[in-house]
Amino acid sequence: MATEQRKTNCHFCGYLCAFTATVEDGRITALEPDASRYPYDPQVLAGCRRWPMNLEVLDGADRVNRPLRRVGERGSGAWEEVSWDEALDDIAARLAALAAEHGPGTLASMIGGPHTSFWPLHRFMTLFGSPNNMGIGQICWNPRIWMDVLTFGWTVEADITDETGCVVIWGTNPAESDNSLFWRTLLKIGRSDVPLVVIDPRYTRTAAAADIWLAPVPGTDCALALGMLNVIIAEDLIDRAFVEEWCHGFDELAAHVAPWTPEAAAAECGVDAEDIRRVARLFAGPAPSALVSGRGIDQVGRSVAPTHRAICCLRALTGNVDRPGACVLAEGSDFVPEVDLELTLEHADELAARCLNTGVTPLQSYEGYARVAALTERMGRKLPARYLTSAHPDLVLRAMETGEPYPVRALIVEATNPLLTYADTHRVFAALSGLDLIVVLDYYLTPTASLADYVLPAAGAMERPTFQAHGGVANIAYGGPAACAPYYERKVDYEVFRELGLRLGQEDAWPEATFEEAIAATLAPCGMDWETYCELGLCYQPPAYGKHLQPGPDGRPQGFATATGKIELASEALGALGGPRLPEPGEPRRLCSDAFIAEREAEGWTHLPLITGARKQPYNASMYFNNEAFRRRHPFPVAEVSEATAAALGLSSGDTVVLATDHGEARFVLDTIRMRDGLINADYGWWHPEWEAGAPEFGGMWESNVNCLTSCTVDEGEPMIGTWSYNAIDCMIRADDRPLSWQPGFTPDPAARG
Ligand SMILES: Nc1nc2c(c(=O)[nH]1)N[C@H]1C(S)=C(S)[C@@H](COP(=O)(O)OP(=O)(O)OC[C@H]3O[C@@H](n4cnc5c(=O)[nH]c(N)nc54)[C@H](O)[C@@H]3O)O[C@H]1N2
Ligand SMILES: Nc1nc2c(c(=O)[nH]1)N[C@H]1C(S)=C(S)[C@@H](COP(=O)(O)OP(=O)(O)OC[C@H]3O[C@@H](n4cnc5c(=O)[nH]c(N)nc54)[C@H](O)[C@@H]3O)O[C@H]1N2
Ligand code: SF4
Ligand SMILES: [Mo]
Repeated sequence: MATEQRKTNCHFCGYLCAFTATVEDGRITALEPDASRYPYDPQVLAGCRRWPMNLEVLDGADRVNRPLRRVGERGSGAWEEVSWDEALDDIAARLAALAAEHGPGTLASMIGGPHTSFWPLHRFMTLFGSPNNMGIGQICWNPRIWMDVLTFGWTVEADITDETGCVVIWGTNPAESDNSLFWRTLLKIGRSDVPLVVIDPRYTRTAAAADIWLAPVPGTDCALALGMLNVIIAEDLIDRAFVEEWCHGFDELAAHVAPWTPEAAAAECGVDAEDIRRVARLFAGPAPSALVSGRGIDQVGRSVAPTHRAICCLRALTGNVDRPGACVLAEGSDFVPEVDLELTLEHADELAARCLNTGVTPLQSYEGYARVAALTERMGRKLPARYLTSAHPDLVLRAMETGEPYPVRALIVEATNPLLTYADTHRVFAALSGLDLIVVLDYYLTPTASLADYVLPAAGAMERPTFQAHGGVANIAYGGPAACAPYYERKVDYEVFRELGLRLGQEDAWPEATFEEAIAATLAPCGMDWETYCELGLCYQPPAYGKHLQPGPDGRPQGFATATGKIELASEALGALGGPRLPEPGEPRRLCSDAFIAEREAEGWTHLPLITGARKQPYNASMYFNNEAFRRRHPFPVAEVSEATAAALGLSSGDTVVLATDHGEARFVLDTIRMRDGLINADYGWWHPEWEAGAPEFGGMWESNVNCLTSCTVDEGEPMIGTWSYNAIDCMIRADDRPLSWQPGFTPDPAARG
């Protein structure tokens, strides 16, 4: 028996911790944390409940191991195993036929969180000629990227160091979502003299570590930020020298925020005016202040762009830009940036002509990308393109539903479970059910995979090399080699798209036969070879501070990569695209119509604001519900309210409740926690992997799936990007006496369920 020690990485979250695998005859038999490689931290590993799952997941009985072809009706759960050649030949032939009939835009794709490298799919889409890649572009991370780039000319990262004098954590809960190095840093800050401020309607574990907890009404963070700006200007707490030299539009901004007194802001956001003053003064204090924001303010529809813009202005007015202890502007990558791997720009005109976003979401479009990228490229930095131009799901779903402006008839789904994680499950289900061809690349037969024509078995981390590069907006990449070849007939995603591409005339575009070779080629410009990457697990250059002061080509300070060369408090680029130059909060998204509210109130329901999907360990979106130990300890999907809200509803912790909007219903177990009154937070992602993924149960996903309540309609989204709302929405709630399937001993009775 051949036994080897191989370097590899866990990919159950974005950290990609390094491990040494014992491999016997091609099978991993043991894993040891690898202290020699980035980002090793013994405490993180000791606290992580996921990594021990790796062996179980590698050979789990529920994994898809060979390509499956649908033999029965769509969703019926009847499959036959086929060879890769049979599957890819047929998929390629059908894609070619559909493109010949409807044009290449007829193929759409869906991705999810950063579970794998998505650029191979995007390269395939580019060469196929389709701009219709959907994913997290409008709702996760990208709104912040857009607004940072518009304001500062590139993205910023918080820089928490010994010099930091104040830390603000805004709409993010790293205690559950990160649970790693960053969370440990915050715990240290919480124990130190440095004030830690947490802005979150829920009293999270992060809030518990803080000195000050502000609990705004969901979706009103822009008003809160404008109130802080008002205080900073009114009390002359600005960094005057920095603002005069490096900021554009100060007078305009000052006039704009003048009406936003702390009292006026307090009336909107429900935070005490005195607290707004206190936090503004802390943030504007003499020492550097760091600020980290997250999903809580990314997924608030119309207010998303102005909230981020107002936060950018807070950083700028207080001089907390590209300064140690505050934040640092990232550098472009020395390795090949994602946009070049995708080949998007080479085909931008053709893609733009078919892009459904054109004229609808001016920033999140090829036109918006071109305008902003022209500014950043002057400083040699290339923005990722596919995320920042990703097609709006509402528009693609409409093209599936109506054939307008052209029919979208085929879909590739990679590393996402959209029936649980995209907005409006009923709509997604109906739209997918009517397609001609669905190809799903996943580890498991998920509810989404159950609708496919082909389910293709993806190789997971440890069976494939990993390369995490944050879309190339920073000069960091990390990961490592596969420990073993893929088990059974699983394939590395890269190879799937390459082989499909080769069948469709893309020979010239896929010179590297394996993902390993492709990563080596990506790293080549840094002078790092594959062996060194595997050895170190990291390719990184720390960014310099104060880069605006570095000399440009004319010897003068190069400034910022914006139209004015300064930090744009008033955004010229947004203005040029027809957007607001200054941050102005938008109305929250209403998911319950007046008629619906009236009808349900008459039946004893109550109308309340809703937020969804707050992260909780050990699950991740719709993943890890197949882990029995996790399920025993965390058996119920939960809807949280404060004690006072529960009392007002006449409910108690442990009661079953049903939530409803115009779009559908979902049922949860009520839990009372410390949080803002008059508000519900509901879990997301819940389904039963142990049930049939297909008809009639669809893994039980109709029962407690919060996305049965949500909607992504573009008209009600943020007008420049198209961001829809998972937070700052509304629903009807009441007690429910039907048994929940999450109770032990429950057996599904299809007849009794809808
Ligand atoms: N209501 C509501 N909806 C939300 C959110 C919310 O907060 N509230 N959050 C949104 C956000 S921020 C995000 S990022 C999305 C996340 O949405 P998704 O990414 O769709 O969520 P996951 O459940 O993590 O889906 C991952 C799927 O990919 C598969 N997978 C994992 N690794 C790999 C791999 O390496 N290769 C392949 N081919 N498959 C793999 C898993 O088996 C699983 O089926 O959800 C969004 N939706
Ligand atoms: N365990 C686990 N970890 C994950 C994931 C997972 O599914 N599970 N998903 C990963 C992904 S895809 C992402 S994008 C990240 C997200 O990571 P985070 O950005 O940290 O997201 P959450 O943990 O949901 O924290 C968001 C917080 O915002 C609050 N919030 C909601 N609405 C508002 C609002 O209007 N204003 C303010 N100020 N706060 C609000 C919520 O109460 C919640 O505590 O997590 C990643 N990590
Ligand atoms: S789940 Fe994340 S933190 Fe845990 S070992 Fe894997 S990569 Fe590291
Ligand atoms: Mo996300």
